[in-house]
Order: sequence, then structure tokens, then C-alpha cells
Amino acid sequence: MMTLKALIFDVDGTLAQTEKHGHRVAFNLAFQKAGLSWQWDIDLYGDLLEIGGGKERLRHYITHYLPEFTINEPLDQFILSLHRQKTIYYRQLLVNNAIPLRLGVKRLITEAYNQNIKLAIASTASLENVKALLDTSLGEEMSKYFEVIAAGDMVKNKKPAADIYLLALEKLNLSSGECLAIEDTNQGLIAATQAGLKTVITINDYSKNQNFDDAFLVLNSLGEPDLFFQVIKGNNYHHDYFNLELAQKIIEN
Ligand code: XBP
Repeated sequence: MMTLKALIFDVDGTLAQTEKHGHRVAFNLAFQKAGLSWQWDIDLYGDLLEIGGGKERLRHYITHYLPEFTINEPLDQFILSLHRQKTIYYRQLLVNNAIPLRLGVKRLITEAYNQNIKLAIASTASLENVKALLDTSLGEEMSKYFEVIAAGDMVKNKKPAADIYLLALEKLNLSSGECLAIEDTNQGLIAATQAGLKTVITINDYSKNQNFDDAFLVLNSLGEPDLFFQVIKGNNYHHDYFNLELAQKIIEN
């Protein structure tokens, strides 16, 4: 029988709703600071989220939405400095007004840590931005619970490629059958599935209409003992909120 050894969490949208109120706002502030009139509204940002990675998203926007755009420096350099400024704003936003963790996240992390289940991160966002979220929303003490952080440019191909999950597994020194992935998007699901992981999805506004056929369980949130999750798809084995017991049942089946 397979035993659960680790939980691997996606970050943006899964741990906290950072995209709409964090990353998007920080991009817009960086545009303003650079004297650009670009504005990423909530709907446009939803479309742009198909491209994982802030730098990749900027490049996609420039090449697909602004074909006439020209600058006096290499595009790579321009994107890097714009993204660097965005990262500064993102951290500032979090420090000044931490984005709360989603329902059940802190409880599950605490439960795992107390039961010696390893905790890992597999994120498309840059390491700096992942750390900023963990430090501000979980606190520096609890953010150390994450033994492995696989993020951003540590791999060549970002989600939906499996690379970041394969890196997390390698760093954990565990096989995919011993770990469970927690994600919020179709791209994340594809990445985790390609890495051989079973996946639980907690949907959000941006991802709710995506395809989650390959997920083991699709929920509206992880839920709490006094605030149950809603099951959108899959077998919840009569549980009302997501805990390690349910995670273990998923791994076994
Ligand atoms: C989320 C992303 C990231 C963030 C921006 O990834 O796609 O690109 O939107 O972060 P995940 P950076 O859900 O895998 O955490 O600007 O740091 O790339």
C-alpha cells in the first residue's frame, strides 16, 4: 500500500488569490512607473494567465497584443527590468497588505508538518515572489515548514510542462506515487499529471471553467471542519473538509 509522504502545493491561486489583487496590480504599477500606458484589467489578465511566468507573460503580451511596439534596447533586457520593478511592487503590496491564505491552507500545512508529511512548492512564479507570499501570509517561521521550493526559472520549461514537478520530486527524493499535488488551474493539472502525480484542484474565479477531467478531486476550497468544501467532481470518501486522511485515501486508490 502506498503511503503519503508529501504534499506539493502550487502557489498563485492555490495558497492565496494572488493573481487578481497581487501580480496583476504589480504589473500595472510597473507599467505606470516605466511611463507605459498599458493597463491589464481583470478580464484581459484572465486571458494572459494562459501564459505562465511573469516574464513570459510580458513577452506574450508585447508580441501578440502590441505588434507595433518598439524600444531602443533588446527586448529581453526591457522585459527583465520591467519584471524586476514588478517584483518590487508585488513584495510591497504583500508587505503592506498581506493577501490571506485560502480556506483550509494553513490548517492543512500545520497538520502535515505535525505528522511529518513533507511540504513542497511547485510554482511558475519566481522564487522571490513565492518567498514573499510565504513570508507575509504564513509568517517566516511557518514558511520554513516547506522543505522544498521549486519555482520559476529553476527549470527551462514552465507549466504545463512537467519540469517543475519533476524537480520538486527530485529534491524531495520521493516517487510521484508517494506525493499529492494541490493545484488550481488546468495548466498546473497537466504539469502535475505529466509528472505522474495525483492532483486535487481547488478552483477559483479565473480557473472555474477549465478542464479538470484528469484531477482526482475538484473542490471549491480545502474547507474547514466548520466550513465544508463543495465537491465539484470526484470521490471525497465521505469527508467534508480536506485533511491528511483524505489525502492518504486518494494516494491509496
Ligand atoms: C503563477 C504564475 C506566475 C505569476 C507571476 O504560477 O504563472 O507567473 O502570475 O509571477 P503558479 P512571476 O500558479 O505556478 O504559482 O512574475 O514571479 O513570474
